[in-house]
Amino acid sequence: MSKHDLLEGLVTKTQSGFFWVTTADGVYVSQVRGKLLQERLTTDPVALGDRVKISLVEVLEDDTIRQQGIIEAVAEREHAFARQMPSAEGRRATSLPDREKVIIANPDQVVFVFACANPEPRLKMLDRFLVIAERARIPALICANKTDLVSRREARDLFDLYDAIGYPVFYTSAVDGKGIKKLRKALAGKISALTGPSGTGKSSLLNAMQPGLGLAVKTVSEATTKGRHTTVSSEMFPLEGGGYVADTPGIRAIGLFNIEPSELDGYFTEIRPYVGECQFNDCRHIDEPGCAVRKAVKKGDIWYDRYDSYCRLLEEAEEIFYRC
Ligand SMILES: Nc1nc2c(ncn2[C@@H]2O[C@H](COP(=O)(O)OP(=O)(O)OP(=O)(O)O)[C@@H](O)[C@H]2O)c(=O)[nH]1
Ligand SMILES: [Mg+2]
Ligand SMILES: [Zn+2]
Repeated sequence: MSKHDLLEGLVTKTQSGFFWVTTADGVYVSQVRGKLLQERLTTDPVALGDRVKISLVEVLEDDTIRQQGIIEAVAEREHAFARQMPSAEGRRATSLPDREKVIIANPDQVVFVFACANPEPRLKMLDRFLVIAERARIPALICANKTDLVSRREARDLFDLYDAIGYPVFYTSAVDGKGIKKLRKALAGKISALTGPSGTGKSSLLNAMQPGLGLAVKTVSEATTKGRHTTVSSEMFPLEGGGYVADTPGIRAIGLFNIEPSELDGYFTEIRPYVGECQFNDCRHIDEPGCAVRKAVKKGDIWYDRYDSYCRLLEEAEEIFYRC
């Protein structure tokens, strides 16, 4: 390879500013060319799942010369699963643009992993994840893990609704192996990311699905250490049946990025069909007369908790939208 040739590759792991780029030539740990960092201010310049071009430089490390990559170019993303950068509040004060944090670029689907118990499932958070997936047009699956800790009835009461509105729900246990085969089948041949709150069992599920990965999971003693995330890097693993699955660090809070309040109703799959029947075409479905959505909620055709999520997210989206 001449000095000016660039190697094409896929970002298969990211950790604290370093990117593992898998090329036909092998894997190169890479950093990002400063110019790229300055050009892309509203998103992560490089993220897991990005297709990139790298140049190679030689670095001396412990008396041996090693080749390291410099990411020179990033292909345009088809789509990305991203959330608002957690520090957005502080950023507003400094007038820097809002910024998204990309969990994975170009996935075929995302899997939201929640536990039936321990930690208690926060379905309001799941609804946020779903809105973001809908907006990004990324198919979403739900994994209700730790079914061994609750009765079948309890698990179903929590998650069956999501199945009814069109999201495939997988009831799993990384402990007794329930549902693992089905999940593996749903991931085969595709690029997927597991995401969700910390401690729900994302890494454990991957270990159960593909023994030999040996991903670190929280041990009993670590479980008592407050606020600790076990997985600190994002990494994609090739699946035995083809495709890749990514393990990502647990998420504490997921902020909406760039959502227009008037579009929010379209991101709730079961609310969407009623929107056209409201008396006013700019109906927010809060207190307007002739609202078909509220009528459907009253009749029980739209689940109240989901409507409640809509109302809360609308408030949040309006606040961000009309802030300036
Ligand atoms: N009872 C039960 N415990 C589980 C199950 N899956 C995972 N656990 C336990 O839950 C804890 C957290 O599991 P992890 O796999 O580290 O969770 P994670 O989602 O990867 O967490 P982060 O990496 O912090 O995001 C560990 O103690 C696991 O042993 C399950 O299906 N049932
Ligand atoms: Mg983990
Ligand atoms: Zn309405």
